[in-house]
Amino acid sequence: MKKTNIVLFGPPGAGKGTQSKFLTERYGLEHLSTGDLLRAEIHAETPLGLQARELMSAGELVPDEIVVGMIKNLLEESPDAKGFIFDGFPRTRAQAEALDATLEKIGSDITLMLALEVEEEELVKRLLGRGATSGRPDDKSEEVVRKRIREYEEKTAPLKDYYNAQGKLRKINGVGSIAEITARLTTAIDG
Ligand code: B4P
Repeated sequence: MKKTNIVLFGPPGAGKGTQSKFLTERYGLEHLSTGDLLRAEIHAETPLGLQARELMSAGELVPDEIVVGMIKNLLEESPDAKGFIFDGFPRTRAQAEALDATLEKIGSDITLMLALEVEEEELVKRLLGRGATSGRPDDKSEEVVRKRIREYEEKTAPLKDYYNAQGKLRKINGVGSIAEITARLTTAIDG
């Protein structure tokens, strides 16, 4: 059976992690979050984690080779999965091309890119709100939060054109209650 592979896309704080939980449960897909994978490396104090910690705390992306390597390993380890929700990956054109090539090798491809759209002031409010309780260093300072949004606009947002050219982009309004946004996402997937 053909796998369902969804790229859940959007700026930092758009709700990718929040919505991934509902979508993986509803559709029986595997959740692959590069942010969560990197935070696990940091927690385990691996050499990769030490390198990632500095970049993430400064609001910068970690190098493509690192995240591409992590995702390739996980895809190879789950050949029987029904499909995947890619949360926070790809974030650069090189990552998107590497993902397409890896999926092609296993006879699969991206089904849809769901792009959550939220304006900057709302993102800043959400992330600083989380930073007040989560202990995530990249959510604590407004300067770092805005740097992450700039990184997104420069390096990541152009991927909408990449998937649009393949007819796979669906833009989703990311403002509203969490349940309302889940409903918008499921309508796009089911349609
Ligand atoms: P990520 O872990 O991917 O996370 P994120 O961009 O901060 O946020 P997300 O959109 O998942 O927000 P969430 O649902 O949690 O990235 C962190 C860092 O890791 C990056 O900056 C980068 O350094 C590095 N990294 C990760 N992947 C990489 C890659 N592929 N390449 C290079 N570097 C990479 O929601 C945020 C907050 O909003 C929460 O508090 C939530 O409760 C709230 N919220 C959610 N939905 C809401 C709603 N509808 N209304 C109000 N609040 C809402």
